[in-house]
Amino acid sequence: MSFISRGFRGQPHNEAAAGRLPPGQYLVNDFPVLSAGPTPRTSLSEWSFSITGEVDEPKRWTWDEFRALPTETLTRDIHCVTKWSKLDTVWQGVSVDTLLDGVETSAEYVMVSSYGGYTTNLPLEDVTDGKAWVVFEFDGAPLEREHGGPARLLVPHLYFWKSAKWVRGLQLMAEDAPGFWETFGYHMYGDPWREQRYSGD
Ligand SMILES: Nc1nc2c(c(=O)[nH]1)N[C@H]1C(S)=C(S)[C@@H](COP(=O)(O)O)O[C@H]1N2
Ligand SMILES: [Mo]
Repeated sequence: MSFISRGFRGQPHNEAAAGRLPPGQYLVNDFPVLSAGPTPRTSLSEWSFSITGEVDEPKRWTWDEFRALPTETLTRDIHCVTKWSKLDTVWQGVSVDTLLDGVETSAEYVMVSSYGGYTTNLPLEDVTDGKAWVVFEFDGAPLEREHGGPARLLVPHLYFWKSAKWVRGLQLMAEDAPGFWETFGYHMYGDPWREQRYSGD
């Protein structure tokens, strides 16, 4: 006789996941690390975050200035294009709305850039109105370097490659242009609910 009842075994999360798992995804409890290159080391005294490109006046914050901005704590599901999803991840950070406050622009796209050279592109409307944050805490602790510390972008409604680790700024652009993975054939938008993994999906 088995002490593990059948229908239960191996599916402890299905109830919680109902309706929350995009097509083709599976749940993980750990937090995989996916980096295209080495993990950059940026000291907080060297760190800054900038808004450049199609703006009247570029903006820039040092770490201390950035950390003096109002913060939000949020709980979101995240979905990686390599098919893992993680539910109810808890982050603390600054809303991109706060960073763009007072910025006059006619731009419709942003290129996100990171220490280490990674880039990814997004429509401006996908990082505004409470859809994206520059986060510096995960699960109540400073964001680990391998997960993008000291700060990463979080855009939970799109595949996680859009959530640039070690983020250093946003460049506002009139026209869309591919970032790092997008140049290698990943989708320009990356909606997990429409399974936009690769260009042509
Ligand atoms: N700077 C940078 N950001 C990045 C990446 C990267 O290689 N470099 N990988 C992306 C991909 S493909 C994913 S799935 C997530 C992985 O984040 P994690 O390592 O914290 O799980 O970061 C995204 N952001
Ligand atoms: Mo990914």
